[in-house]
Amino acid sequence: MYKQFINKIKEYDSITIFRHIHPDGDAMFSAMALFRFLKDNFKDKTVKIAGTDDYSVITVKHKISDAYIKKSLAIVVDTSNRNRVDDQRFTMAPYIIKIDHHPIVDQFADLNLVDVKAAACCEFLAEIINSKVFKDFTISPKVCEYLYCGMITDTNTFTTSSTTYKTLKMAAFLAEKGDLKISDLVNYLNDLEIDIYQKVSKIRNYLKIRKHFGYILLDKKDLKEIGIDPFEAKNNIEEIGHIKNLNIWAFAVEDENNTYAVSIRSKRGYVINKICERYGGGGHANACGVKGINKNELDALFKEFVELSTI
Ligand SMILES: [Mn+2]
Repeated sequence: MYKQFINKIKEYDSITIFRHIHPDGDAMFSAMALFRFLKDNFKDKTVKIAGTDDYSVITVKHKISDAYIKKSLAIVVDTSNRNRVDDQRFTMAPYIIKIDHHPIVDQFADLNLVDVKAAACCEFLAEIINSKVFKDFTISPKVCEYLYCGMITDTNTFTTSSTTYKTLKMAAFLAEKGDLKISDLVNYLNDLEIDIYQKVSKIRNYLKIRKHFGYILLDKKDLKEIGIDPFEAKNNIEEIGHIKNLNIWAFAVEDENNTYAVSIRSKRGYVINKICERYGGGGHANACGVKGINKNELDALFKEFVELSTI
């Protein structure tokens, strides 16, 4: 499988890297790491990263024409289904490779490399470039740093239930190979601006708990009052999970279409993605989301989580 991957990279002079819409750290750092890795090892190739949405830590703005995509190899990272690819022109590419770690719902690529056990796409990428097939290639400190950062973000600094011994093995490999300054990277990713810290304090007051399910729901008025945009607000979902008696927790925000986007997390093995799928969403067993649902659907969804959380 990896052999096919390397052969396709060799075959094309141009490569376009795609990732999912509203990129999180794993999506962005997977794309950045792959970009750097390809540039380091194939100096004659043109490599670009597609996508227009922003990620707070790093943004990339590569201008990409239709003609460029039509002649390039497309590599889509950290994206489980075709609708979530940021820049739908990826379908114009003559050959598409997917590298992902989400549950398999849509094998949209010509070559699908998926490890559902990997805690982050960056973990899987680290494993791929550390495999025998890639043994003659350079893995630069920058590539190590990007992959490590992606792993920190998707595993909430190695604390999620998806974190395994393999995650830590890959992290150790990257830390050694790139001589990484571990605490500097954690600070770089997790330190907050004072205004965000103060906004987060306000957000906490919106927490509601029903049985073993906790949630924060912010409508447009709340978001305006706090002065935070919906996606920035939703980044604060993880800390709700530190409340001892909660098994499932959610963060919902109203969007510009008066519908709701919800992120949901669970611990102690509560499987939540099957419920999300019934509402048109999806994701991992313990971390998933639903978008574009109305208030009644949101209430129904939350009711299911309240019930599930007590079993
Ligand atoms: Mn991911």
